[in-house]
Amino acid sequence: MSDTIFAKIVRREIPADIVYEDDDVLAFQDLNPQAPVHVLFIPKRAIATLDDATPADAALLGKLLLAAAAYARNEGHAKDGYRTVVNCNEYGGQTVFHLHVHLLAGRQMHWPPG
Ligand code: IU
Repeated sequence: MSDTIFAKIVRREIPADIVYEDDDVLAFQDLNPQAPVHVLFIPKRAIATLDDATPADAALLGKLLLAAAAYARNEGHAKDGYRTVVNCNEYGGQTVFHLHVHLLAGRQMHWPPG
């Protein structure tokens, strides 16, 4: 279950356009971007869904969000703003079961989301 296509990207078994990496986090361009900027931030240690995260994962979840915020800031998107999204399971629209934070920027977002 945890060995998704994202785990293969972490292991460099399939290519991805990687834009950020540290000991715990990998970030790469979404293959089907929904905004001018659409980057996925994933933990290298797979967690299937947000529902599977535990208090032991708190620091890792924080690192994902802070990495997304730093990327947005460094790329000049903080002032205009951006959106971060974590989809969970079917109703949340999750399709890849390796927890990830979407960073969407470069256009006006709308609410409520679809
Ligand atoms: P979701 O939150 O699980 O629905 O998001 C999965 C994202 O992963 C989605 O935006 C896809 O376009 C993206 N993606 C990708 O970038 N590369 C892939 O090989 C696959 C999905 I499969």
